[in-house]
Amino acid sequence: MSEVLSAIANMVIEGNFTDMAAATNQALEEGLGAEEILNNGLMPGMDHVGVEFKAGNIFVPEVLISAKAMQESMDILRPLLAESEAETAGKVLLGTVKGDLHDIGKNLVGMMCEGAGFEVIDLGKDVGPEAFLEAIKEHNPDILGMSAMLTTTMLSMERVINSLAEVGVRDTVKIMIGGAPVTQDYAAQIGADGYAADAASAADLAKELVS
Ligand code: B1M
Repeated sequence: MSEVLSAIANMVIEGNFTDMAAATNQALEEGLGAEEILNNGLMPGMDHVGVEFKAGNIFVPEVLISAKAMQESMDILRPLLAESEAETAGKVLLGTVKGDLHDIGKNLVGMMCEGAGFEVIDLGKDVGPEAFLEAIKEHNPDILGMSAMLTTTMLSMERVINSLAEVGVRDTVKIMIGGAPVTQDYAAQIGADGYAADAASAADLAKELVS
């Protein structure tokens, strides 16, 4: 790996967001492509963060800072990746369900999926079935990811799945769900394709679902 790519990977791991834009620009000036910087700098860095997070060696604040470092670089790379139509691991459509304003966990899931090479379309929070449906029709994602943090709002996940089935698009997309009150049993009960307990597992699950 080139020196600047390992520096970028380490900046993600260390959460060094202040030097990230300069390192990214340096990599581009050295002739590295945006896709190469993503695949061989940011992704190995985020991969490491995911492993450490799952192992309980680092916690949410560290992951958030790593995600911020990655975002500094992605802000520069995103338009270049779009221009070059670089191949992504797939497209993830993400949102916190209707009535629910908790978005910190959902944002982390988005960052980890982006770090794993997915294009992430984030619909934000308080997203109703109609908005999910519209976005599926517009973006044709590989995966729909729904997050809920309240025992009351998690019920809305089933409503979304039913409304996708009603209009015949349920089988066009894999569905993964998560959030503190959500469980594997609940995912099975409502017909989701998978459940992940944390953001790093969500990125792993997303890879599994598209493979
Ligand atoms: Co709220 N809140 N909150 N809150 N809040 C909880 C969730 C609660 C457990 C607190 C408590 O009572 N102990 C409780 C829910 C009880 C329940 O239903 N069982 C609660 C409540 C009751 C409420 C209000 C109703 C309070 C009130 O107004 N009376 C209200 C509801 C508002 C609404 O949504 N309509 C409310 C409001 C808020 C704030 C707005 C103040 C704020 C949210 C700010 C924001 O998100 N922008 C807030 C917060 C911060 C919390 C706590 C303290 C922290 C949540 C969080 O961000 N955790 C929370 C208590 C707690 O968890 N200790 C609490 C950190 C985050 C990284 O973890 O979201 O679990 P988490 O995400 C994880 C995993 O769950 C998973 O990966 C993430 C990263 O590892 N994951 C997925 C999440 N989504 C996933 C999707 C996937 C896969 C994995 O696939 C797609």
